[in-house]
Amino acid sequence: MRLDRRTLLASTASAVAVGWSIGRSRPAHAAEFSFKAANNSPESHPLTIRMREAAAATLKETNGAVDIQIFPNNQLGSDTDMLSQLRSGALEFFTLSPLILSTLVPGAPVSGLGFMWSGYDKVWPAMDGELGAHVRAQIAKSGLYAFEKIWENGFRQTTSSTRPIVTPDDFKGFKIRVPPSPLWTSMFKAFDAAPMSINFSEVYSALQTKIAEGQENPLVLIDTAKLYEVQKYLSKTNHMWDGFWLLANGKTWNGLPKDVQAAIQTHFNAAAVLQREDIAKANATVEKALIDKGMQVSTVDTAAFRTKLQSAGFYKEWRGKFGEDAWKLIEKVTGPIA
Ligand code: X2X
Repeated sequence: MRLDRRTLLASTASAVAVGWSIGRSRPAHAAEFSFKAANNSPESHPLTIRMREAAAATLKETNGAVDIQIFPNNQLGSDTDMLSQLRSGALEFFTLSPLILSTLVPGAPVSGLGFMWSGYDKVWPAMDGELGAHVRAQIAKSGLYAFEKIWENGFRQTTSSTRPIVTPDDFKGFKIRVPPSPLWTSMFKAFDAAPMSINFSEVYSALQTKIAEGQENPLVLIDTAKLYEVQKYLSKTNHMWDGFWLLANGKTWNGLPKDVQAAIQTHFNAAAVLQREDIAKANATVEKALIDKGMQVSTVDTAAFRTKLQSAGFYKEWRGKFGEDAWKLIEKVTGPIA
C-alpha cells in the first residue's frame, strides 16, 4: 500500500505524483487524508496566503491524496477555542504564538521576552536552531507536534486611540489589550499599564467600543486587520518579537505514514521561510501605508522602556519562571540580560 520511500526520494515531482496514485486505493477525486488547518490572521496576511500555497502544493504532490483545507481569520473560533480543538483532534493543524501556547507549555515563550532580540540576524538562526529545538521538544511532550520552521508575525508595536505612547510613563494606567498569556500581562504590568487579556478575534471590536484604548501588534497585522480604522497613534516600541508555531495534533500527526508527513513538512516548512521574506518585504512599505491611512507615528527611545522592565523586576521574575537552563539558552543568543 505504501509508496516506497526510495522511489519518492529518487523521483521527479511528476513521478512523485504518479507514485502517489499507484498503490493507494481510493475513489477518484476523494482525498485519502482530509485535514483542517486554521489561524487567527486575515485572508490577506502572508501567513494565510502561504498556508494556502503550501496546502495546494501538498495536494498536487500527493496527487490529491492529502487535502488540507485552510480556515483563516478565526473562522473556527478564537485562539483559545482553536487550541482546545487542536488538542481534542477536532482540528488537525493550527498556528499559534509561542506566548499563548504557554498556557499549555509553560516554557514555550522563551522567545518572547521584552527587548531580547537585536534583530532578525539573531531571531532566525536561534529559532531554527537550539532555542527553537528546545521549545519544540517541550511542545512534543504536551501531545502536540510543532513543525521545524516557525512562521513570522513580527516585532510588536503599540497603537492607541487616546494618546501617543512616547515615554514609558505614558503607559501608566493605559488600558491595553494583550493576547491571553501570562508573559504579556506581566510585561505590561511592569510598564504600569492596565493590561486586559483578549483573544485576537475580539480585538477590533474591543478597540472600536473603547473597552481597550490600545493594543500592540506587528505592522503587517495592524495593516491587514485594519486596526488603523480604530486606532490613531502608532508608537514604534518594538518591544517584543513574536512568531507562529505551526502545530499539529500529536496523535493524528504520529499516526500518519512517513511519506505523508514528509510531503506536508516539505511544503509547509518551505512556505514558512517564504512567508518570513514576505513580511520582511512588506515591512519596507507598511509604515508609510499606515500613515497614508491616517495613523500618526511616534519613534520612541526603546532603551528607556527596557530600563523600566529591568527596574520593575521583569527579567528577574521570568528568569525564575523559565529556570537557569532555559535562561542560559536565551543568553546564548542575546548576551547577558539581567
Ligand atoms: O493576538 C495577537 O495579537 C496576535 C495576532 O499577534 C497573535 O497571534 C499573538
